[in-house]
Amino acid sequence: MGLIVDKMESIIPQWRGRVKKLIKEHGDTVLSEVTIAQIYGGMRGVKGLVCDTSYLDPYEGIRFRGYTIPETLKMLPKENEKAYPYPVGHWYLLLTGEVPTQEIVDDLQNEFHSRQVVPKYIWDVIDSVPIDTHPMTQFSTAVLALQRESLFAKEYEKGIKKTEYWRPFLEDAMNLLAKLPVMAAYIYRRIYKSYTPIEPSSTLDWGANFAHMMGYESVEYKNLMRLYLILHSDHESGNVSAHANHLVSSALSDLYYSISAALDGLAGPLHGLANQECLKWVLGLMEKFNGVPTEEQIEKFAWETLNSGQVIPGYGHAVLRKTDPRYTAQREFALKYLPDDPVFQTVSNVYKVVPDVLKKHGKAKNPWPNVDAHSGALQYHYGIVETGFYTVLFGVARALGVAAEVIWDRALGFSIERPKSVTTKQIEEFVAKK
Ligand code: CMX
Repeated sequence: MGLIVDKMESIIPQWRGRVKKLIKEHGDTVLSEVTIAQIYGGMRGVKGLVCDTSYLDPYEGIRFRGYTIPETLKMLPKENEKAYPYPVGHWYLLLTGEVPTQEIVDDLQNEFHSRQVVPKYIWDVIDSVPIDTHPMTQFSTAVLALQRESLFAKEYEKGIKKTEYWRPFLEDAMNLLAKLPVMAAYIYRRIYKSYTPIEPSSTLDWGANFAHMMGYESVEYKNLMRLYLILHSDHESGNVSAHANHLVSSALSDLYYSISAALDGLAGPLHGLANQECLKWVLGLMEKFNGVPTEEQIEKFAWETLNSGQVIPGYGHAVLRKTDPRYTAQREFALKYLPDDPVFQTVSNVYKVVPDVLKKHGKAKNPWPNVDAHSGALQYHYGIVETGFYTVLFGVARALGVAAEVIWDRALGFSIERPKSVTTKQIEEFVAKK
């Protein structure tokens, strides 16, 4: 296998040493406590997970292996100066913490090309689902059906040692990641383009190939796809998709199971489906006011949404307390390539108005936009007007991050996850004693 395995082989022992030392010397040190409000409130802020692929600071936003988004985009290898980086290079960064050379990217890209053929039975599985089934359901079903191919499951049956688990996990990850865009694009062409799948290319990089298979060949869109896949890849391990992946994998369910679970979590409107909901909200706003709305019109529309008891999609975050830098990166793309696009202008005006509305509303702890407030406008501009597909795009990208996370979970021998529950009666008795 390729250079990535050699690299992982060389770094895993050091990481194991670091973790072993921490547990041995500081295993009893208290890092985080939990309040009753946190137990009932989604464990917000409780430090109970380790993730080395990325870290989310509430005020700064995401860093991939210590690098901000602008740093990541600048330093990763790319086709030319104007292009956005190759997503497989980003995957190497997430996995190893190192910026790959062009040679490493080529090697990894070759690995992906050699693994991108999807077995025929997967097309049968997808085709057997009613065509109006949500694209995320079709996608997650396809990933789950592919579980039959898991090398880890086979090796486990043969009795593989715990210290070696990461190897078949890495193999499974490359096999699955290589096929994800092929399956996602098939679903896109099945539902929206009258069943006209496009064969994968064996020369285009993973990002550009996905755009190609969806039927979008412009250089600009291929670059947007690369940017999109990088931005949506990893957001540490406590978000619903990443945590679902980590939890399911902790039972030693293989990567096909855990990524299918991650996609199921991503499909919720408070998480990844917000990208679909947000563009629908923006288009509804434009339809109501016949084009790009004024700030007064947006304010009125936002209050109508809030007063009807709904959330404003694309705004707020469980961790972030400022504008999401993934939003900013997409806004910069739009300012460069589509400044006059009416949907982008609407998204831009919403940004001027909604934070103040949410502040006045007084509920959301974070009134600023997240990644989902912008992504749909960019897709829409290039002709991907089918909002139902947006979360599948997110899912392909998120798989990069969560696959890297579980390879490390297995390399570091993380235990099966099993936090302790208490009953409401026990909590009442506990506070009464206090
Ligand atoms: N519009 C209206 N109300 C909002 C809001 C928004 N955009 N964001 C938060 N609130 C409300 C919450 O619903 C909650 O109300 P209740 O007290 O009635 O339950 C209150 O403000 C406090 O919530 P919070 O602590 O600020 O936010 P949470 O950590 O509980 O939830 C999130 C975070 C993202 C689910 C929430 O902000 C939200 O629903 N946003 C809209 C959906 C969205 O954009 N999701 C995508 C997030 C990014 C991603 O995962 O892809």
